[in-house]
Amino acid sequence: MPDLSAVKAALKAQEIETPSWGYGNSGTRFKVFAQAGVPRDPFEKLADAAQVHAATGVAPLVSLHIPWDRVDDYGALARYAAELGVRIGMINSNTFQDDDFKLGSVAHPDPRIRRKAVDHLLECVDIMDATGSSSLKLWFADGTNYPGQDDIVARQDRLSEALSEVYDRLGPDQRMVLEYKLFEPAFYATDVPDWGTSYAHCLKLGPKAKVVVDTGHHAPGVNIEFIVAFLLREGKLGAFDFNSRFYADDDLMVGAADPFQLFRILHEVAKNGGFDKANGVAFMLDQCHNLEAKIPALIRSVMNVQEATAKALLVDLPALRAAQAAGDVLGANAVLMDAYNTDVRSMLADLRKEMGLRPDPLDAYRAGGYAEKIVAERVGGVQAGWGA
Ligand code: LRH
Ligand code: MN
Ligand code: MN
Repeated sequence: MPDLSAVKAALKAQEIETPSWGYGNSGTRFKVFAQAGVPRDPFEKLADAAQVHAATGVAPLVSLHIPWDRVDDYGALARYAAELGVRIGMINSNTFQDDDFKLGSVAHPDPRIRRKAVDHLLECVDIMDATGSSSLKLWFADGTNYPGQDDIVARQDRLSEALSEVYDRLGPDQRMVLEYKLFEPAFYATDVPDWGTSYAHCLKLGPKAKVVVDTGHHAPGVNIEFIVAFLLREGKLGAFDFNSRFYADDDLMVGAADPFQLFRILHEVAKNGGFDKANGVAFMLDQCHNLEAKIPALIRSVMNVQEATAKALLVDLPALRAAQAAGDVLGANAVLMDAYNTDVRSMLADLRKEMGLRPDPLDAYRAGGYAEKIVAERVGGVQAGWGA
């Protein structure tokens, strides 16, 4: 069995990033159910994220989404984060909520629209400079709804040109990560539909461009851990957007639909150096909490990632390799299943006590009375996030 103190040290060093938009109101295209006490501005989103970090001890980073989190003074936002004990994580661009982007953004046929899209991406790099963020996270809704609507190859050329311009603007300690998604909102052909397309663009761009794996962005049945293993082998895995899906891009709590898949993914991460800080893989949650209370949902999600990480770190790699080398199919599978079936909850409770935290993060949050405080204080404000 792996050395328990090394496992605990790795768990204490883990850094999970929560999304600013996970704290705001969200819903489906049918209805957004407003909750009391949700943040009214990016500062309040950071305050909520700080609660998740205070309760779990392993969620010190917050992803921003621009323009949802647009403020006058980004330096002040970063300083406020530091006061709260958190840091600004990735800067997510948004080229999908402007009327001009109806037919796409960076791959749009009109050069004027492409200029506008690239200017937004460059603005996001300025925000990275101001906040100290090291990663620009790109997801493009670009694509077509009907065969013949636009030229598939020409769209790739335009995308490539835009990415190059943004890549050239990155500072020495900055990087970009490119997310893929099979479909939605484009229903016929998405311009970055899969990891291969993202990988090909990133390879061409250079070492500061890496791939983002959003676990909700694949066709049903796709073996996501294979993609993760492949990208790690190539040094091209940049970030995760973790969430659960039952059907499409459901953005439910990670580990809720398929904790075994999460374990399999994190096993590949653990085995292939993905937790080494030097590899710079970001572990973000990309979730929306439409029905459930948002801060507790994010705490639960962080715990789910932590539990799956603990199990992945408990895999007896020498035993696994020995079984694999001997062609022992059942033995090798049993090594993995033994780790997955280990109940790590009491180990994690002990770990939290060692970190000066309460053993149960949800209890810790409830005991603090924060939920009641924000419901009382945040009245009459404009609600932030999706659809803002
Ligand atoms: C697209 C996506 C992408 C966006 C986020 C809000 O579906 O996963 O990461 O930035 O949702
Ligand atoms: Mn995503
Ligand atoms: Mn998504």
